[in-house]
Amino acid sequence: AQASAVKPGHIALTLDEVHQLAYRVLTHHGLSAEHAQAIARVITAGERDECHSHGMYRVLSCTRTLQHGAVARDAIPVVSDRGPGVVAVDAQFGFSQLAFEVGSKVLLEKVRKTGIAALAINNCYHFSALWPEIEALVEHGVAALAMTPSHAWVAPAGGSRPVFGTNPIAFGWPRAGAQPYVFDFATSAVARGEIELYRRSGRTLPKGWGVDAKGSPSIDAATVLDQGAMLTFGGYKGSALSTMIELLAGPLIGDMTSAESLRIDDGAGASPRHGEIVIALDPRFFSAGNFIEDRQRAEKLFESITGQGARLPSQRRFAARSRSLANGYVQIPEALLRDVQQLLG
Ligand code: NDP
Ligand code: PYC
Repeated sequence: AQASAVKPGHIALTLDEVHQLAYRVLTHHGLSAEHAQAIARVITAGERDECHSHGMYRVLSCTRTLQHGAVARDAIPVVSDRGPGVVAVDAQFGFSQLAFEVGSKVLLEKVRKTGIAALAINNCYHFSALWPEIEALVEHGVAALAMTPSHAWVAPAGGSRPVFGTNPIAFGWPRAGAQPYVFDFATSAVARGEIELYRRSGRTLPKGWGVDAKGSPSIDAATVLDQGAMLTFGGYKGSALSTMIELLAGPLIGDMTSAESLRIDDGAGASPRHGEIVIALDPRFFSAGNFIEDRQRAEKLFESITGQGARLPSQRRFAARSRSLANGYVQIPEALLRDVQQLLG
């Protein structure tokens, strides 16, 4: 494939260089090698798939979280079996990645026996996109759903004061001979990280993303981030989905809501600290002996979407992945690279 030209104001880095830089910064700030490797892997995957709000940019917030001091730098997650279809992993106030890695193995063992199983991750610092986790499950032939709160930055539809986190929800469906169907989005109009990137590059926001302190629409990133509130996607529908995520990944699993997470942060600007719920479904338990036929009917559904020119979620991401792998490099904004490298200072 033809290598893409490097955009003005960007620097080309190989994926290995991205991984090494993230790893070096995180370990320089005291994170254990095992956690730093796990985080560097999701950050590198984010850059590879051109998911910039959760790629290299996150090295800045992870470092801020480490400097804050509350995160356990060498936490060893503790697994507890809560029933035939439920496993909980206490992240012991470390970052979420290692807890998912150990918990997902048990989740997969359980779902093979029960048809439906859930993983609750508790007491973790959480900053990442959910699609790497969904992909890791779906490649074992199960459908999966993941949800997590964040910090209370988002106003409910009809209100103007922040209550919800940006609360992402991700879903994946395995497909034979094709990339899986995966969506992963914030239940706010957009992830907070995206608005932060708008602020860094001095761009005004599209309408509908946020309001000012009086609840009036605002297209100024700093106003929305620091004074007003973000908005849910789809009005009251996003508001209800966000409430569901607060409940299922908060009180249901004995963990914090986004408001509680923001309260304990106490202005430090660290990554949110709360729980996550992941649900896996094994299609073979649900198909009444028609597994192959049911899978083919799912394929017809996808064809009826793409057949009229609409795209599937993750299609852009998978295309970016192919491009990055073919090019052998990704493109990082110079200013971001400078900020990240300064953390080694
Ligand atoms: P988007 O609004 O860009 O939505 C992303 C999802 O929608 C992707 O699956 C994307 O696929 C798909 N999509 C986008 N455009 C289209 C289209 N035209 N047709 C079909 N599908 C489309 O991203 P968000 O800002 O909402 O979220 C970005 C990331 O932020 C997510 O990965 C999320 O997990 C993460 N996040 C994490 C939080 C946390 O607390 N840990 C909090 C909030 C967000 P594609 O990638 O192919 O474009
Ligand atoms: O971008 O909204 C966001 C976010 C919150 C926590 C991690 N990412």
